[in-house]
Amino acid sequence: DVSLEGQTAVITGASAGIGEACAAALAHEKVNLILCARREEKIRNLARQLEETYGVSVRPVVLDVRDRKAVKEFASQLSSEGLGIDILVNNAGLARGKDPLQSADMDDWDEMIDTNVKGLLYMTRGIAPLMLESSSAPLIINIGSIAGMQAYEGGGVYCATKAAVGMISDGLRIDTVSSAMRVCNIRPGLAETEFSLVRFHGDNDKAQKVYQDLEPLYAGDIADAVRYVCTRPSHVQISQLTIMPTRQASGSVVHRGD
Ligand code: NDP
Ligand code: 8X3
Repeated sequence: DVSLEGQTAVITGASAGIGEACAAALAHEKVNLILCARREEKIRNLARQLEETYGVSVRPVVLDVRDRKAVKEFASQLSSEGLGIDILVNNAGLARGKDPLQSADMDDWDEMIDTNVKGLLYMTRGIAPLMLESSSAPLIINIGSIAGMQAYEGGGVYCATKAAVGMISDGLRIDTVSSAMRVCNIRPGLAETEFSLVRFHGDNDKAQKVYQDLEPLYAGDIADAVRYVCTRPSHVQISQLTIMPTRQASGSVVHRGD
């Protein structure tokens, strides 16, 4: 593994699930962190805890990635501080609803597209130039999904946003090929986080059923992959990584029970 000590990473959606686990995994590697999310208390507490445990510097930043102006100001602020950024983990994202396309709530669509696609683009457009300027081994990790490879029932729009994450990752890799930038699209399968609780608007019974009778992935499993991608030497670019629970074979084929 290459040492990441002294590098700086920006992680979006660091207040829960995969983003929170990535923060802990990178702090363990002595990476200084800038943690973004909307829930201030969660990222403040996490920042304090990681600073105490790992002795790295962790800055919590309240940021809604859908807010184009706020993302631009955030990037300008980092730039004016002369802070170097080595790693960006575009993790903030969500699914809303699982109704058939012909009857789904259009507000749910807007939220998914605004967060998973436009928010990821705003962050990338804001931070990538700073990374190219300041880092000798810049790396952008986009958290896509197995859902971006194949549509499933009631998932059309969520799947489309994650397919977009794949294409945006490919496009960025092409556009930065003459630089040191590396771009990776990590595509997790079923991972037990707050994801389904958010998808079903707080309905805990529905959320739990998603992970029933099979052992899902945990946030730490994805953070482990993020750590792996980050610790490769600078000439190695992991472009895509698909990770599923053992009892999942594709976006829609899952074995439950023994
Ligand atoms: P969680 O719901 O546990 O975490 C989502 C995180 O995203 C939270 O920290 C939330 O923070 C943040 N977030 C949501 N909207 C915004 C926003 N507008 N601005 C800033 N932050 C935001 O879910 P996961 O950890 O599972 O999800 C992380 C990523 O992984 C998502 O992109 C998801 O699509 C993807 N994924 C998840 C899988 C799973 O099965 N769990 C599988 C494949 C991919 P806050 O609410 O505080 O803003
Ligand atoms: C999340 C995985 O299968 O619930 O991207 O859509 S799934």
